[in-house]
Amino acid sequence: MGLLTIIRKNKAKSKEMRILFLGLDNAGKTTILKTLSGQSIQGVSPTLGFEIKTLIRDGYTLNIWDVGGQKTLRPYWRNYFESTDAVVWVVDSSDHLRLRDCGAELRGLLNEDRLAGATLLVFANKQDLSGSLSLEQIRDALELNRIQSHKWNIQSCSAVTSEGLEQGMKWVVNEVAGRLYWSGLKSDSSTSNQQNQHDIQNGVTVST
Ligand SMILES: Nc1nc2c(ncn2[C@@H]2O[C@H](COP(=O)(O)OP(=O)(O)OP(=O)(O)O)[C@@H](O)[C@H]2O)c(=O)[nH]1
Ligand SMILES: [Mg+2]
Repeated sequence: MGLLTIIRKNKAKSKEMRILFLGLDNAGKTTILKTLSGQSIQGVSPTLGFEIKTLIRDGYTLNIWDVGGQKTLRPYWRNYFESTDAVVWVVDSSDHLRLRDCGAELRGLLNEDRLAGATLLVFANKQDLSGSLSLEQIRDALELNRIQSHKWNIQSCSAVTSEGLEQGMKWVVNEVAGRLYWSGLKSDSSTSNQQNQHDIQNGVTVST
């Protein structure tokens, strides 16, 4: 039995996934996780370090690491990369000024060896704010169409209204489950990404 098979079998028993929430400070990572957990989003403050949240979705236990995004904290992100199954990159869609920084930080992450193979979901958050950039504008600014190294998807969302959050997480769980456990949920995004085409469906861009 190969090593990969043994790892997959052990993971299949626990049905756990390790998911890293990253993005610039103020993007809304903690607020998204609070909304997904059904907690109040009043008085959320910047994350100085990290917090771990556990969510159960579709029979899988999601161990989620919510890491602070302030500039001084970003060098420590690498401490959390090991064994990551998926990265959720959260973008403040109303933060026009820092979109370049946001793209540069994301590109840096995608070059990390220890994140090779991790699934990538981009949450285009704060869509409830007028003047927010659209999903397509974020996708183009972050040059997502050029990503060949990771299976990726972008989902527009709002942590305040909860719109788009569950859809995004469902895609992550399906992708990781399909890769680690051979048995993703039924989804039309479960096809191969070898052709690297992108379809826009219902506000979601899926690399197929
Ligand atoms: N209008 C609106 N505000 C949001 C949304 N998501 C987060 N916010 C607000 O944005 C601010 C920052 O949210 P956080 O969740 O602390 O951001 P973060 O990414 O965890 O920031 P760090 O912990 O510093 O990395 C807070 O004032 C939130 O209330 C959203 O979807 N819409
Ligand atoms: Mg936070």
